[in-house]
Amino acid sequence: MRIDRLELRELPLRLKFPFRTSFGVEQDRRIVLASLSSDGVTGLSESVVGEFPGYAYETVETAWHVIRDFMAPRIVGHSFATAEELMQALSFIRGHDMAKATIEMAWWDLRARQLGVPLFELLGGTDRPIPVGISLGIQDSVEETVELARASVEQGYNRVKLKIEPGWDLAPVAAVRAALPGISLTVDANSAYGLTDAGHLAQLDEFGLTYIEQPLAYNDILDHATLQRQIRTAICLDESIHSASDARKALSIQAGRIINLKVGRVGGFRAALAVHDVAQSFGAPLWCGGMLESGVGRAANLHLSTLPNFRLPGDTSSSSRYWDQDLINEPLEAVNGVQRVPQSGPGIGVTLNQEYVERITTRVEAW
Ligand code: OSB
Ligand code: MG
Repeated sequence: MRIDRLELRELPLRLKFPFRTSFGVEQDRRIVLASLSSDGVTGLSESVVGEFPGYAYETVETAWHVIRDFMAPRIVGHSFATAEELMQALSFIRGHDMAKATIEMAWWDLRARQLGVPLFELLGGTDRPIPVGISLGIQDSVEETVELARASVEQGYNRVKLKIEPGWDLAPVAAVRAALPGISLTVDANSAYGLTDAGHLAQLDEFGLTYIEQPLAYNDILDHATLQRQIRTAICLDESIHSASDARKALSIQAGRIINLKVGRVGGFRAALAVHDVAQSFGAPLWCGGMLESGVGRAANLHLSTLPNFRLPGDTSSSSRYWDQDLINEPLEAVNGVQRVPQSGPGIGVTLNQEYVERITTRVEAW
């Protein structure tokens, strides 16, 4: 399959609410869409690069630079029969997994559209309802947190995740647990703690959390293994896992028992499938993470979530939770806590609202 054209497009999209984590606040997203065309068929992807290097070192600008200056010349005009071949052509670039995933995910959508099959089929998944959870940012008060958690459970979400940081942990967790004793409750620290906080984090054990997500450094697995021996609550790794090899090492030393899998973070679907298989071989469940995507990225995440080892609710909540107007025509809504895999066509199964996308685009570059 010869790639005739690669296009990058940037669109500002404002979240309905500021989303606060231990690494910063996001509200004005800079969405990056990529498309790859071959023989009149076009595949689409959404990048998960951030506005600032808080979650990872990549940003909209680094991805644009790396794709324009190093990837485009090796992709456009070249043929790739498999995702493996495509990634081989990009393997000389160290890191920049989110930028790589931007290209790779568009390749998979293009391939699925050429074959006329839904993406999940090409990935090896099975069409099934996807149970979803919700990730609640750091709020101004414990009362607001409890109200948001309560509303989320009423809407049917299967799991509530609270963002935490030092000074905002035990109090909101205790209050939500007291108000909603039966729910699956989790926390996500986004690397805000150190091993010296082990005693403090162990106090979370009494709240029966399903897991604590990425408590320690983004580039660490060893301290996570030490911490996991000191707390009962399962550790779920997010920022630390960039490849199947990372997953193998982390699970081997029991740095955690669960992985939050984000396609963008690991460099694409091919890597995500490899992480999936490693986790499965260790008996470690996965769930699909989110990066405040528009419906384009959210649709791709739902297709990935059809693989068998996605055994916990993902951060794949309703599009309408984030956006007044999404970029896609189809609603992407959780009903009774589950999302259907979008299939209004082959590939990721959603269509762009072209008129809206054109109108709000601030930058386009094509090769
Ligand atoms: O750590 O999972 C995370 C959002 C941005 C960056 C990192 C994370 C998150 C979320 C929200 O938790 C997930 C979502 O609802 O899209
Ligand atoms: Mg996380």
